[in-house]
Amino acid sequence: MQTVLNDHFLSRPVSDELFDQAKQVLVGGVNSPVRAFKSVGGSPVFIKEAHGPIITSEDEMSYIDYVLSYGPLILGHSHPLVTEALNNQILKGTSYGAPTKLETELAYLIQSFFPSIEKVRFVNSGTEAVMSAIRLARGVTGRDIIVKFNGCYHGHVDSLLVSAGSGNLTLGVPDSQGVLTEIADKTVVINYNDIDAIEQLFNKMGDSIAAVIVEPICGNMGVVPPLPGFLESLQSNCKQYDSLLIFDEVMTGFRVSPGGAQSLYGIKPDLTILGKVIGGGLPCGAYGGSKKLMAYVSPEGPVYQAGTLSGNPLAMVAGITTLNKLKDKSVYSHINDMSLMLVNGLKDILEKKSIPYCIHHFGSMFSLFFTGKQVTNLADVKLVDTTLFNRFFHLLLDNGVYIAPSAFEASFVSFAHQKEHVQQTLNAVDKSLV
Ligand code: HOZ
Repeated sequence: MQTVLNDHFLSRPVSDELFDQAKQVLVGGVNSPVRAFKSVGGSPVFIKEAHGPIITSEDEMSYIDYVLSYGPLILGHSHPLVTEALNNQILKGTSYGAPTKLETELAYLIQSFFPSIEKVRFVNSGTEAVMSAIRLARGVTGRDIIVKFNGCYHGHVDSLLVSAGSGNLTLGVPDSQGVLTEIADKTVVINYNDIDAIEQLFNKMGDSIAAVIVEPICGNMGVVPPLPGFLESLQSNCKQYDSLLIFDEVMTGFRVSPGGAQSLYGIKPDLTILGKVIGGGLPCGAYGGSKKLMAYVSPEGPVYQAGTLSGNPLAMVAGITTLNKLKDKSVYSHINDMSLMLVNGLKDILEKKSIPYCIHHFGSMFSLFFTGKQVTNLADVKLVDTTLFNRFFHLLLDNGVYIAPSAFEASFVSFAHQKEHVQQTLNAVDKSLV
């Protein structure tokens, strides 16, 4: 997948030098693989600071940002309200290892957006939330099997690093070494949107399925929506066989609609995984569901799960401030308007240039796939023209626009993006699609 770059792409000497230094002491020079630019080629841009929709590199170049830290920054970088709340909290301490009223406040806020979550447990990342929810599902049902879908990514949880999207897909390594066969064997993978396969699987082994975990709108192979009937079939089979339905809404939560994909499609999962936006840019994840189910979690119940920094006060205040701001309906209407302007503009440019494409767009999250085929699952995603994407990615960078260095990651818009940023982006796209 490594790409040879044409030498006309702009050089970034400071970032290049910093990357060389980083590689001496950090694995691959990064702390999360997708950041290393391996699939698009070249070396990563090192970021110095970020405000609103703009990130600035150590080379003193500015970019309109559609990565937004892979989704959390729905209000934009360094939003004044979030910054002020963090400044206030930091003077009071950064971690207590004891309860605070902030945790209860954020829990109530989450509940107001996600009524299916009657009780919540905060953790430090989406991965940790998924890992805990899987343990809970097995503890509650007394069963082993977890069902997941090709191309969905649920963090780097051992049992789910099978046919995974996100960094695994980007790097072309859908399975990880180091995962015990005994663990991987307990995961059954089927194709996203394959309703027949779901029916067959439940008919065959429904009684051993602890849970089905799904991104209700997939974000980790790019944005891929559920076909009509897909989520409904998961729900009805889980109900029939007493298996739990887990919606991983780490990406879709607060993005595709204020109440996530579950509110958009009117489907109530047993458990929901959240992350990204709920921490307002600080490390935070959560899992939650009915009071009855969550009562299995320690200290109320027998499923153990703990964390020194869980419910960290800085993450809580950033999350509270962000969600309080999202209560203001005009915030969503602005973000969604900007997203629509961008997506419609992209379509016009692609049509004008006769470039085959498929765009999926929900709320403030979208993906552009360079393929003329309708994308409904991982096999379709793999048809995208990655050579065209890689070139587009670098030309966009040269023209001041930052998207994820992967043909398979979603793009995000924030409240800080204004019409002029979107127009500048469209001008850059026009120049970059050559
Ligand atoms: N989990 C993020 C969404 N696909 C990707 C970020 C990362 O792997 O660093």
